[in-house]
Amino acid sequence: MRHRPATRRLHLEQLETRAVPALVIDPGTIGLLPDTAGQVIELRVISTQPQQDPLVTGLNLLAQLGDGRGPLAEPVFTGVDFDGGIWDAFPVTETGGVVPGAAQFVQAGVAFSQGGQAVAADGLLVRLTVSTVGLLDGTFPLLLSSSEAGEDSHFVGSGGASLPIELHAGQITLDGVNRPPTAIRVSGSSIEEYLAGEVVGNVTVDDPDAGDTHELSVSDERFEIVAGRLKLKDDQFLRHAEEPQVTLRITARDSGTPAGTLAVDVLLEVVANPFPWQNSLDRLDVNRDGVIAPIDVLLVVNELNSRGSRSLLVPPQWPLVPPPFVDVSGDNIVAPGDALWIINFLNSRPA
Ligand SMILES: [Ca+2]
Ligand SMILES: [Ca+2]
Ligand SMILES: [Ca+2]
Repeated sequence: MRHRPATRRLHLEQLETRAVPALVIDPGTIGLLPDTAGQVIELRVISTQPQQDPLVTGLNLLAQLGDGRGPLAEPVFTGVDFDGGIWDAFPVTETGGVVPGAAQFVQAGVAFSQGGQAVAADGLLVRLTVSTVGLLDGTFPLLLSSSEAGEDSHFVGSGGASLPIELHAGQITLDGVNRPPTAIRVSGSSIEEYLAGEVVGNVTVDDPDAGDTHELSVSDERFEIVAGRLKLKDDQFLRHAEEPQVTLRITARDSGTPAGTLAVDVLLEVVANPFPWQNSLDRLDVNRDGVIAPIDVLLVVNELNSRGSRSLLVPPQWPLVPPPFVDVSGDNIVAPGDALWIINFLNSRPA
């Protein structure tokens, strides 16, 4: 005779819709300083029903930072204290953990003997003290739980109703310290003589802190850094014969707090220019405004009218320093042919 299998009865319970917790402890993401003892994490109570002034009768809190098991080092708790104004009755603190020898766990309890104490919204609940000594970077979980679901861990609302407390997990990140810039680079390393306002190149800064911006300065007052470009000021030029090289100290100051700075020396070669009367960027652009136009012809013509066709001095002499770029052909002679080069160019362009 076969036995009928025992009937299993599936008992379905309808989950009760839980009321919105009146009290929430949510650490969120907390930034701590790397390699520093005595860091403080403040856990605050967020009351979602502040008007009801819920009362606390006691709380046991268990907190965990990292997992305490390694192999990588983790921050450790070094203390815990209920010292906020609303939690000042009979605090009991105890550090230790479920992992032997690890200090990643902290346990704290507070009890009020007089039937509870009102909780203010955003009230300070507990301070956890943490050491990050030996750690520079990282993100670590911060887990919170109530140690027991007993009478010692609940709140009562007005009228005596028990209010659950909701504990949220958070995390801590070690990124609070500003690190100074680590490198300054200039994209160019030379500068041509007799070119006033010449651009050396772009200045870029390396900084381990993503998002930092940098204020740049240069020690030599003949230079400036504008929009990230190192250049001579518009009324400044260099002469190879006087200084074949020039060393500039460039300083970058970052936007962190406190600000970090880095200064580096940059060596520039001052390149001799055998045709200083010619615009090396565009020989037809006499006034170096980036446009070839009748004014460029006129400047050559005016030079011819005032001083005549002639060989040009190399190096140029005062007062024609830096020299006007009237030698279009690049032979260190200014002559009608120089104007003609520009005229021919302008005439060759479609109308
Ligand atoms: Ca920085
Ligand atoms: Ca021009
Ligand atoms: Ca010429």
